[in-house]
Amino acid sequence: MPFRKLLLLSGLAFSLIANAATDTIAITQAWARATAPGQDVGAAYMVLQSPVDATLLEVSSPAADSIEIHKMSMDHGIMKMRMLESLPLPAGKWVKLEPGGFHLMLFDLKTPLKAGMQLSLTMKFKEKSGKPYTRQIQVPVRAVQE
Ligand SMILES: [Cu+2]
Repeated sequence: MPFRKLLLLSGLAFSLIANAATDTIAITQAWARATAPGQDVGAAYMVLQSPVDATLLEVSSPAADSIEIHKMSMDHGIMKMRMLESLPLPAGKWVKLEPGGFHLMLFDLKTPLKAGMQLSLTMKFKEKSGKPYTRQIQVPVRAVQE
């Protein structure tokens, strides 16, 4: 695992979103997986933290027809994936979207995700006592072999 590279990239992702204004949710280590030829489904990952109880309501992108919040888990030795209506962000807790766990699944990609590209995501959040708001982020695309 190229951990040093991951740190560098996460620093980049963070600096790209650090100037966002109205809210306090931290979005770090965001990245999307480069797709294989012919593959029209993609995945994106990141680490989220909110100082107050909040919820990730939905995510959209001009690059995909729809994006779902998924959870992958092992159930009696079988890898299962299910869709979540929303993703709770308990106050102060780092919520990781990572391979094998929570992730964003992008359906019907309009173009392949290629390493080095930036994927634009619109994230809609709601804090416990507040109105929903959106945050625009740019996510680097990386090729990862597993
Ligand atoms: Cu999925």
